[in-house]
Amino acid sequence: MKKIFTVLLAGIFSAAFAQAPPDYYNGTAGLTGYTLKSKLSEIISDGALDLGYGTGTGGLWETFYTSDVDKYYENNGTVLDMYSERPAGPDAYEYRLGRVTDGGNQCGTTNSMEQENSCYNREHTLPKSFFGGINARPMANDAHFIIPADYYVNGQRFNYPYGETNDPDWTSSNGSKVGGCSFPDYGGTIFEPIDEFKGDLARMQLYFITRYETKLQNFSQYNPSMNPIDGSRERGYKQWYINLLLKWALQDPVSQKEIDRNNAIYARQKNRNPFIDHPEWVFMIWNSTLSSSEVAAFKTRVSVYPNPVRNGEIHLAGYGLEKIKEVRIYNMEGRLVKSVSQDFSNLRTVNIKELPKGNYILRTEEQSLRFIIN
Ligand SMILES: [Ca+2]
Ligand SMILES: [Ca+2]
Repeated sequence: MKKIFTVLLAGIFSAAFAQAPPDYYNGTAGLTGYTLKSKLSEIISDGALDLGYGTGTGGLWETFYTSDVDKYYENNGTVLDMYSERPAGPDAYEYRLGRVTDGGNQCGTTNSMEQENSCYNREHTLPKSFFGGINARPMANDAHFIIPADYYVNGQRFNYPYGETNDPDWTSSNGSKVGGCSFPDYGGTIFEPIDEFKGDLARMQLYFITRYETKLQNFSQYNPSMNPIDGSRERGYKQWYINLLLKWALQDPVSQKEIDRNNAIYARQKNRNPFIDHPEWVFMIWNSTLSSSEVAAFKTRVSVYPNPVRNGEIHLAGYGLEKIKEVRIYNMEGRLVKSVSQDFSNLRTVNIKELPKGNYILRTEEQSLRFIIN
């Protein structure tokens, strides 16, 4: 009996460490717009630790062991590198965590820049040249917007802002692109990640201008031709970049991967990305660019991943999961092949191992989503 109690207690404590305490966002009720943003800035800055950049071990290198592991696609414990991960699989290459001397593929002091698949390094998703470089702390060490990424793709990304391009000059093994921007109101060169990760990266960018809102005026002096930071404390980025990030946050809702990443970083760094916990806040703060119907759609929008399906399971992600009572899966002849009723806000996985290869439609009360088993 005592043993069972101890195990239960340990479970409760580990859950408490991993997730937001219930009072974490105290004081935000009723706030909207930039007032909400400033309150969030206070909350996520209070008690946030600077764990350092890491020199071979420690810092970000250590954080990646829990924050960026592939438990979703290959599901094999390798590095989840958003610049090389292929959601439909298989990846062109994979990295093991850790230093070469520990059997891993972490970049060291001498690295080849010739091609992909040499090593993974630390990618500031908002380039560090936009906020003063590697010595600008704690920004340069903040895991909420720094990810493990292939060294060569990271080099191709250079200091370009994110964007969209119709005419890529270069494409990585997973389809990430560098090219002239085709998104409205910016004419420079941009880096476009794959669709699967656009929301993830958008929420990281929005975290940055919330966490560091009191410093933004200073940051806008750096690399001004490419820098999307506009120097305002409130909006944070130039309007075209806000428009892009809101579009991406809408089209790629929060996934389990992002929730797990937020919890893993919180366990070490002691602060959270509020836009993963409360994706609706993105639109309550920067609401100027979406129509009311887009905002309404956003509040109930879910997606399924991975697609094509891997390992006989499909996962639901996104907003309004608590409203879904049942999902029904139809084959392309329109025949119902499976229906599942469960609490989708807690249990987001549907086992479909028995279904043959083919195209399917998953229906919720509000949406129809197409997926493939191959
Ligand atoms: Ca992978
Ligand atoms: Ca995503």
